Amino acid sequence: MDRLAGKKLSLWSRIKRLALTDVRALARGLNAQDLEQIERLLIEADFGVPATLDLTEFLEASVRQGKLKTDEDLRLALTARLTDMLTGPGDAGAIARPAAGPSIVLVIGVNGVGKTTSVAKLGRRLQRDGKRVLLAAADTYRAGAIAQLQVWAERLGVPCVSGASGGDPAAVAFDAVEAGVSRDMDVVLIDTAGRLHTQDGLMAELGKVARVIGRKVPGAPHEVLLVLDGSVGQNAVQQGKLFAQVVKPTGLIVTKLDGTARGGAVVALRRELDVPIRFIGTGETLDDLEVFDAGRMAEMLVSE
Ligand SMILES: Nc1nc2c(ncn2[C@@H]2O[C@H](COP(=O)(O)OP(=O)(O)O)[C@@H](O)[C@H]2O)c(=O)[nH]1
Ligand SMILES: [Mg+2]
Repeated sequence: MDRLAGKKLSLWSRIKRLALTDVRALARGLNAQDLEQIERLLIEADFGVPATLDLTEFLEASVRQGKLKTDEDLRLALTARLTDMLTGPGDAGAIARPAAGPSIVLVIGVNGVGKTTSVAKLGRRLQRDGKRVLLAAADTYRAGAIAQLQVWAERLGVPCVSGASGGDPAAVAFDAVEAGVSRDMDVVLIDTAGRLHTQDGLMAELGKVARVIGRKVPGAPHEVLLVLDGSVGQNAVQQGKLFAQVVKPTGLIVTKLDGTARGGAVVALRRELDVPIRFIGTGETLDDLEVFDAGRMAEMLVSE
């Protein structure tokens, strides 16, 4: 996450500049106008309405209780509150393991958010941990998608199960799970399509892929990782809600946080989707995937 540090995530400097140019604002207590300005900043930074209201109500109450006397008090209070809001249940970096056989991980999300890249990055990470990884190219829809994953697999030196372009993605997923079991893999990472002729078609297809996997290995998929682009703000929240109606995600991968000044989207996503954030994407190379750390993200959002 250090990579993000220099970027324009600094909500704090903007809060200070716009709302609290001098600490006298705190001494007299934040007034309605200060709070409105903070509210506007949070909305602009893509925190979304629920998280914004939560934060401003928290600040208002803290000031009323006399807990905030200096801007440093304010910064620390905001950081603590954001950490709470971002913290999810479970160990963000741990991929769920069944009692026997490989972990089956389904990676879903709309076109262009970074699914295929995230599959490769996750493969790299697991490989580093000594895991035997198999990739599955179940995006049979987009021209070039299979080749893209195959290139990553070659680079990683891991097997990749694929089918014919335009073929049935559920069949590819089925074959991959079977290969994962018979080849004694630790993890099978299944890449999927993010766009079909219609949204209903995409959702129906994902549902089918999940069902087929579950028939092959009871309890699978063990993880459903929903990839969302952290730079598109409220659109990501909407996408997340749509996908969650079809296959309940076990975690989020929020990508492209390296290029955005609107990192508040991570807070909106955590708050509005109620799915833990597991990993973040911070660039285009294989190593640009980090295990999500709520405390560090909060500090980043409120750093100088
Ligand atoms: N800057 C940045 N680019 C990313 C990140 N993740 C993916 N990308 C880029 O986003 C584009 C789409 O990625 P891809 O994995 O093909 O998306 P998919 O359609 O969801 O499979 C590619 O150019 C990736 O290099 C990230 O964390 N940061
Ligand atoms: Mg893809």
